[in-house]
Amino acid sequence: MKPMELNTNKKPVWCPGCGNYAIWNALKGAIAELGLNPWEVVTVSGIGCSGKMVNYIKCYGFHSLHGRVIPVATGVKLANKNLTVIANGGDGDGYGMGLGHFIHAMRRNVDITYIVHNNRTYGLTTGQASPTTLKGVVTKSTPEGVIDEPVNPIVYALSAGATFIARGYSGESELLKELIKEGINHKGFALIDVLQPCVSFAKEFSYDFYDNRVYKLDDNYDFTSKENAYKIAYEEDRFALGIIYKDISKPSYEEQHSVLKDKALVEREVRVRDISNILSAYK
Ligand SMILES: Cc1ncc(C[n+]2csc(CCOP(=O)(O)OP(=O)(O)O)c2C)c(N)n1
Ligand code: SF4
Repeated sequence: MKPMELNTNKKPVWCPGCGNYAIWNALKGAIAELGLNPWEVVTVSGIGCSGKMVNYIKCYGFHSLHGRVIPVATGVKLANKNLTVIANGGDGDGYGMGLGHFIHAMRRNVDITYIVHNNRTYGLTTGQASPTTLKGVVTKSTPEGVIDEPVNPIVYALSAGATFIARGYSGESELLKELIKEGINHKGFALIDVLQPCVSFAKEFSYDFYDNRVYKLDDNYDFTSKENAYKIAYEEDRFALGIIYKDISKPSYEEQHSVLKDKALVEREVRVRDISNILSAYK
């Protein structure tokens, strides 16, 4: 299958130059190169410009609620662990409203790939500050500049026990495709935080801003070391791209769960039980 065959009949309505196009291309490329069948892949999204992704990929898709990408993606995976589940969300969606879900998904290590379109703004609602907007930045919702400390997703992921953490960039689509492939192949929760310029409403975080600050982790980088990963996560004014941390020793949630480990839930026999006795007690 060629990546183009994963296009739907919907044309993306993202602004020209939006970093979401590169994520779209990288994701289609990853699915195609891994030889996955579209009917075995489910993309799940929340609300936001990032959320539109499910409409443009010809796989199963679920456009869920703002901040609720992970619970829905988890539900899909637990119902049918044979599916490849790819969640897409914005930084507002995942690191704001959905932050609790994000942390708990990493504790559990459910086998889903989570791509965060991190544009450091609320894109769809035209440029309010998000949890990753850096301090001091003037936005529509922070006319005097952001005074909150930004969320550091890599640090949060490390401390929550994530087993795969990568950072990609819309200006490096080939690398991003490889990271998505690695994330899908990882047996457990895979976070891919993507530096995604919003060219309309987050002009501070432009391609120029990132081009001057990103660098690729080299082949000698040891991503099994948490110490290395924390050092990278705390770097200021430069952003490492690549796999920052990976641990293949931990089993996934499904592998440990007594009901799920043998068979997918959808493959199990449905037992019909008469609960009229119980219900009658509440009459
Ligand atoms: C519960 C709820 N609160 C607020 C909104 C309004 N809303 C829709 S999109 C959005 C911002 C999305 O920002 P982000 O998740 O960063 O995604 P982006 O649009 O930047 O890709 C907001 C606040 C909503 N749809 N639902
Ligand atoms: S508003 Fe920003 S994130 Fe949304 S489509 Fe336009 S450039 Fe992309």
